[in-house]
Amino acid sequence: MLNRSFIAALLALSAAHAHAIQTVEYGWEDGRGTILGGFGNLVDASNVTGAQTGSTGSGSYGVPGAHSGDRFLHVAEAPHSGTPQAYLAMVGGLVSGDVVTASFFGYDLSAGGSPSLRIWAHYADSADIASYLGSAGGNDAFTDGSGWSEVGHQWTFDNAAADALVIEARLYSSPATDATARSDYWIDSLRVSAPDTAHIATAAAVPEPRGYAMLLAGLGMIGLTAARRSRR
Ligand SMILES: [Ca+2]
Ligand SMILES: [Ca+2]
Repeated sequence: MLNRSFIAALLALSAAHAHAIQTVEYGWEDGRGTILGGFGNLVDASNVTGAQTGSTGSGSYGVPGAHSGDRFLHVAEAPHSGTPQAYLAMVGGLVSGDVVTASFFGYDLSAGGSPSLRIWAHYADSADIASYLGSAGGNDAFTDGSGWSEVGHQWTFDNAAADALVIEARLYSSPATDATARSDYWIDSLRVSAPDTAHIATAAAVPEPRGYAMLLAGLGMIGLTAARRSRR
């Protein structure tokens, strides 16, 4: 027979480990956000809408538009060198055993060859997006070349020296190194899940508080009134 203190201890233990899961989705729909940071020859991060054309490294290709909504992310590798990384999200406040899941869609028309994207992550200090405390690995699968395709991975946090995971889109261009080549990439529909004790940051633009917008509108009205008065 189980004694009461043992049952109480079990309940306390299960409560301590039963974190609710939060999910953040970001599809670049604010029209302003891009990335949190990057590594390597990552250039021209921009928030775009509508059909886009770019370079495959040796030719050109285009994307008809966003995977979700109207807006999406563009980045490029120029010139080709190593494996550039676009930092799409940072999950801070993590402790050992926390599970983080992330995915995004990348646009790819070259099945089985570059340009292609993968999802990866590294450990970091949540106070500094530029900190690097080792690779956390990722999914070996590339975007599949069918147009918009999803890449995703799940990590179990296990680095006592770090408290954050930075979610990366890794760019794979061909040739891997070329002093004059450029490759363009498009990304959309980012999704990140983590325990609700963690903090998930994306490049989402912080909306202007409603009160601030109303204050600005009010000042505009006062300015207009003053202008009308001064003309009299
Ligand atoms: Ca979108
Ligand atoms: Ca490809």
